[in-house]
Amino acid sequence: MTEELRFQGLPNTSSDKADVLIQPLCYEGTVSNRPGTASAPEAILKATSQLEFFEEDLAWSPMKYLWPAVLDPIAPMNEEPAAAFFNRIHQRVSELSPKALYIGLGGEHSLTPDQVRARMDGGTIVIIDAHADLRQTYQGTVYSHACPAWRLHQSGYRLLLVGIRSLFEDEARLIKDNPSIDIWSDRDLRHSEHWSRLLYTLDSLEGPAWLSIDMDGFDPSLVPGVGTPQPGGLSWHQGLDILEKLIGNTSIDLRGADILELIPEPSQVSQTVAAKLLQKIISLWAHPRIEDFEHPQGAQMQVDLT
Ligand SMILES: [Mn+2]
Repeated sequence: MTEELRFQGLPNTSSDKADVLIQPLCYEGTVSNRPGTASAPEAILKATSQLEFFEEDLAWSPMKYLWPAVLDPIAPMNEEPAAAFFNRIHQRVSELSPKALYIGLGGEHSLTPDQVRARMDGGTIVIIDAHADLRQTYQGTVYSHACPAWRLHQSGYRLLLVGIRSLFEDEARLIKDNPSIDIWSDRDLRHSEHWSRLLYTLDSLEGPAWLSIDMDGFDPSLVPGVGTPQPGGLSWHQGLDILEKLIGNTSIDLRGADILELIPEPSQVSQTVAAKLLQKIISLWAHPRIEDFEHPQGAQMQVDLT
């Protein structure tokens, strides 16, 4: 048994008492290029220990008020078929408190649909990604990292694909023919009118929503640690603007988020970007709820900061 994983080095509480549930998902079953994403959850959580508790944009320390629970990692068992493994994820995530903020740390992108289905029956999925991931099957399986958006589309969710810059011809056709798939290409987002329209769209969403971040949606000069890099991509500040508009939108009910497809690398820059995204998601989600917390009694209050 390896040592317990922690968020920002803070003590964990039990899953039924936690405000924030972090689920490590150590899976890279269908990697088609560079391996390593199964070790990302541990690397991202380790990188969180280098972050300040103070979140500079909203100017507060979320963990003074919140308790995290980093849940036991889920990994495939020996020779477990993909369908059985994904069913197990669905089952585990279904059992978690609907009130807490849920964030899955992958692992490859194929992990998204079963987490989503476990926490929302319908609604909008905002996916940051270089790729459309709308293949109906890839290398013989629908459980491929190239298929999650297709599986979500099939289950009736509305998709907002952001940062896309690599498409298969059939995917482009599918997007064109389906008004429930909304694409914001990386190139278009260079133009201010498209960018403003994306932010307006995120700000206008209502109802259940999920944020799925494939780390290759970002510029590979910011996040070199990905399996299938593509030139172009979102900047750090564009990423923050998207997070602020979506999670800051109090008309949505953020049912969960996931951060996927990271491959830890020696400079630690990639995992630090993912770690800070995790912190920003938590801060943005919790800040409007601060009135629910009468006193600062969170995990950070247990730590001697001197
Ligand atoms: Mn991708």
